[in-house]
Amino acid sequence: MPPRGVILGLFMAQMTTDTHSGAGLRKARTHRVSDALPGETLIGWLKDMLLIREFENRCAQAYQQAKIGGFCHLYTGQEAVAVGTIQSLERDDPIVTAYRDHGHALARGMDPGACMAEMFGKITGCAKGKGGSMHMFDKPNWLFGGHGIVGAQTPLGTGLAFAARYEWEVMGKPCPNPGVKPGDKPKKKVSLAYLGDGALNQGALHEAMNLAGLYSLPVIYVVENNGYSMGTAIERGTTMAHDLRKKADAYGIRGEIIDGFDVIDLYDDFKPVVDWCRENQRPAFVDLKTYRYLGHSMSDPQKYRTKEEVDQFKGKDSIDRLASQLMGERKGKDGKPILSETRFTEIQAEVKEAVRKAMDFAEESPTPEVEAELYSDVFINPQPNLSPTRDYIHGVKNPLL
Ligand SMILES: Cc1ncc(C[n+]2csc(CCOP(=O)(O)OP(=O)(O)O)c2C)c(N)n1
Ligand SMILES: [Mg+2]
Repeated sequence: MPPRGVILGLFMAQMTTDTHSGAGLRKARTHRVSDALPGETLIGWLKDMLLIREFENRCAQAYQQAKIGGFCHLYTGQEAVAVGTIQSLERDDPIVTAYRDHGHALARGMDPGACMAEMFGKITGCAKGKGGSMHMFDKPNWLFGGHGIVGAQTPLGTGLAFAARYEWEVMGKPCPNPGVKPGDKPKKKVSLAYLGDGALNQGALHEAMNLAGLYSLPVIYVVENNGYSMGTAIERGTTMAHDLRKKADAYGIRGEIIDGFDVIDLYDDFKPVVDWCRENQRPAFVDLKTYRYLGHSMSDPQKYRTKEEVDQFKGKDSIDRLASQLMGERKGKDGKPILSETRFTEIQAEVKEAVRKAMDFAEESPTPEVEAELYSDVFINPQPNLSPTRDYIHGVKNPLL
């Protein structure tokens, strides 16, 4: 048992960009997969990241105006993670995530109007306004949801990997799904199960990782390690926080630590892991270091961290960094930077306009009709003789009994 002073020291240890980036643990890269990417692709990533940032800023305003209700967890600061990991996938690789999910939905290609309408609880939202901020679902884009129970999505991501492998290895054909045409051959897929560092101690994750290791499933557990589970610093609640790969070791799963602050570096490190999982149909676990700039949710006094710490991470902002790379050292065939200042300004204006339109669409959309929607899209299994006289709130009779 370490002396009390040492424990307190651990609790109070301030996170720094150096300690949290995992920089010292990263291997030297001999080959950059991103070198093969056209400049327009990288500009597209910048646009996606700007879109997420603007979307979240406008959500914060709308929340303060009580246009958005319920829980609302913003992704500001973590944009590089959703964009860099999703860009490493095929369009039809399934993904599943936790409740901080707007960034994943937008990065996967969800229409910002459908995403914003969901935030507003409107019928035009991706889940007909019944899910809200924490439950972005987009089947055509293979997003199997944001989930509110910490860690609960990790067995789902494992199941998605099982289904993909089963189609490929046992059925020999893909199930009818968006984008699947008759006669298509099954593909080797990879599923991503995103989780926060707060989910590292959930039993569901460990049961899922055990099965993934045992059955050799092509799932990647992507830990969006922003250093805090609500207000609890990772070192206070999780063993081996300095090297989470050890948790994967226990299940025979490949483990990696990746810096999530530079989207190009992230892609260079993450894409080979995806390719390896796809080819070998094996699982992986990635500790992806990131940071959130805002509170855990909209009501968080943030007493657990200092303003200096937040400012330090803002100093290595992934959007600023990508923009300066594209306007500086990344040159096109003509020897000029691939992004001009004029084009950058245009992109910023396009993004603002896209989010403004999404807001208008959400505001103008109708709310779901209670009669039509309250009991639709709900899985039911009414038990005979179970509360047959039960009334729901406001005196509404249970129509199923
Ligand atoms: C099983 C369960 N326990 C507790 C909660 C309450 N809760 C909501 S978010 C959260 C913290 C999760 O932190 P982390 O996984 O690091 O994600 P982050 O918010 O940092 O993205 C907790 C404890 C919950 N939703 N589910
Ligand atoms: Mg966290």
